[in-house]
Amino acid sequence: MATERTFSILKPDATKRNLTGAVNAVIEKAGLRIVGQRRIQMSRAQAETFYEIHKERPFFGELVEFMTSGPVVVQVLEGENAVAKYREVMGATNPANADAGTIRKTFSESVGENTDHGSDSLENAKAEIAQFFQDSDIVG
Ligand code: 3AN
Repeated sequence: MATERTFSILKPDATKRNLTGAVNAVIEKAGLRIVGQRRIQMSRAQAETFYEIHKERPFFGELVEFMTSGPVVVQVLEGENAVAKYREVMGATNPANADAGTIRKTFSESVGENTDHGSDSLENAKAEIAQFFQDSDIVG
């Protein structure tokens, strides 16, 4: 297995409920290292670009509204098999279907407000990291 980097967002429902530390504890306990981290207010343009793949989905407007409704924490996570590992740690998109012990099962209240984002492929991880981080802001 190779050391990889993946992109993570702790979403507004996490920042609003003061859960960023609790979520980070789960991430670190799973063996993923937080090598880049910044708290930002996402602009509408940034959210629309980020979720462009979902543009035609019925929940797109709601998703952009939510992601810009409060601060988020953007992160770069590093570790063995980091992309798949973080997807496992997050759990299913709908928290009702997520396994026990996952971030979404533990913290999320709905499929729309599901606490965190994690890249679904290495290729997307690279593109998503590049949207929010400069190389010099990632310290491994
Ligand atoms: P994941 O975040 O697990 O990769 P995606 O890529 O299918 O899931 O969806 C991206 C985001 O869109 C989700 N994290 C969630 O916030 C939102 N979303 C997905 N499905 C729904 C839905 N049925 N209703 C509302 N929001 C949704």
